[in-house]
Amino acid sequence: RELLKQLKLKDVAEGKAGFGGKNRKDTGDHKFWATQPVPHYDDVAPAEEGYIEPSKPREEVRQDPFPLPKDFEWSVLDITEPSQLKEVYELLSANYVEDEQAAFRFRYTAEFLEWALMPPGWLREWHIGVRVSSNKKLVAFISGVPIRLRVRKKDLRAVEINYLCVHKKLRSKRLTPVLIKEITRRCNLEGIFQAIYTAGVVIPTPISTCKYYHRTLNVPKLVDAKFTYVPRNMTIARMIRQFKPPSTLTLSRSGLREMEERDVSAVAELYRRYMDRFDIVPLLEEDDVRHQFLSGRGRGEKETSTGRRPGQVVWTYVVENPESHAITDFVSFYTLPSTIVSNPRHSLLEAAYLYYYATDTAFVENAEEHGLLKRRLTELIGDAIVLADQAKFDVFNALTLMDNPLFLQELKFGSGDGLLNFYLYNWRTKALAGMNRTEDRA
Ligand code: MYA
Repeated sequence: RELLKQLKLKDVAEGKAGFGGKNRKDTGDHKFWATQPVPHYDDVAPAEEGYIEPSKPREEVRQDPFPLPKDFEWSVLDITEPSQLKEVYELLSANYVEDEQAAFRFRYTAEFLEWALMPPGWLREWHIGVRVSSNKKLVAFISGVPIRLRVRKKDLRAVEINYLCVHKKLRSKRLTPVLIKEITRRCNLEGIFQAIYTAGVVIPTPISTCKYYHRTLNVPKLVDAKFTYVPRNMTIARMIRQFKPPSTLTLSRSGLREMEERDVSAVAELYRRYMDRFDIVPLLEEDDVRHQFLSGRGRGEKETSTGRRPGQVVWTYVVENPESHAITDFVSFYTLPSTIVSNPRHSLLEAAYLYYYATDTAFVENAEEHGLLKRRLTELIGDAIVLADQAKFDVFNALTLMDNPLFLQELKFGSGDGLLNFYLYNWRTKALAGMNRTEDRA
């Protein structure tokens, strides 16, 4: 299986197999996706970027919800209501994304879902559930949140679709196409005709495919949980030494500290300038920056046992130059635990995921060619790893996107077997190189 996966990856890298390698279906075999305004696998790279279907005036959008199979009903969830947030949390905890062996399953916390589903401009109507009519049990969910995107040179008002989930007992009954059509309709009613989403599965047609990388922190637990293993020429003791993060922060004397409210505008500006390097980028106003990097920092003081604030979902640090007080860098990561499905000793894998970061080193002329950017990012993300270790995370994850390939190896990330595909709905664009820069940049 390992070999198969590698082959698939290699074929993708060499452009032989197209996205998804040889094992994907043809577009025509995707009964639902063949009907949707998305590029088909064998479409030639478009000369012109743009929509596939034109936007419609509101009155031409279907006004009534798509019919559900008998015995089910639509239900807009009010996640400001703790009981309804809990229903979503429980549905996802038991039925959301698993790895191929079904050994781990994402377990987003309720606080995380609240944070992710309510960014500035969020709409209640885009948190859509399906209930069993008789007992009102929540059995499916899909969500959208507004996002502004830059795709190459064009700015788009779009929706980010996430948390699509159908209860395990209702799988393969074609409920998904109904959920997708219904959220599309509700977005269209708000004048939104483009979407971005990610998935582990290959459907028509990814704009980019990234690989997961993992930086081991808690060796004994990860080995015990079979998340990783001790290589044949290693001992566990040696492995613990190898992955022990440094005890000090490299950038603390350069002014590394937690981000605060007063940093919002400087972080927004740094983010905007740094993200210019990439072809597809969420555009963040100051309100968005406040939400993404500050609002999820939890309440009150850090607990001594965990090093985290109650309810903390995101960690953001800035580097403030001690003399000029300029914010020169920032880095953030979020928590996304996974249930360890059947293990006698451990039930939860505490994973931190690298989120956004930026450094003004990137603005120095030829910083990349001279290795300056690589050096600075290795320090910055290296410190994030130390901080995640102090906050008792078991593993620190990152994808092969943004400038990550510059530091993954040096910081002892190992390649995992998961892939994440990125998609745009109703927008044609060439496959993105900028988001999925190849490892040879390292
Ligand atoms: S990705 C996370 C998805 N969730 C999970 O993986 C959780 C665990 N799995 C499940 O809950 C179910 O297996 C799901 C499928 C719900 C995934 N994205 O109902 P079905 C197609 C898109 O019989 P089930 C995330 O949240 C499949 O190819 N399509 O299948 C982003 C087939 O179509 P076709 C998918 O297994 C979501 C059809 O569904 C996915 O019972 C972005 C079969 O339906 C998938 N992940 O349930 C959604 N998986 O025959 C798109 C399967 O054509 C948004 N399918 O191959 C598009 C933009 C909409 C807004 C536009 C606004 C303008």
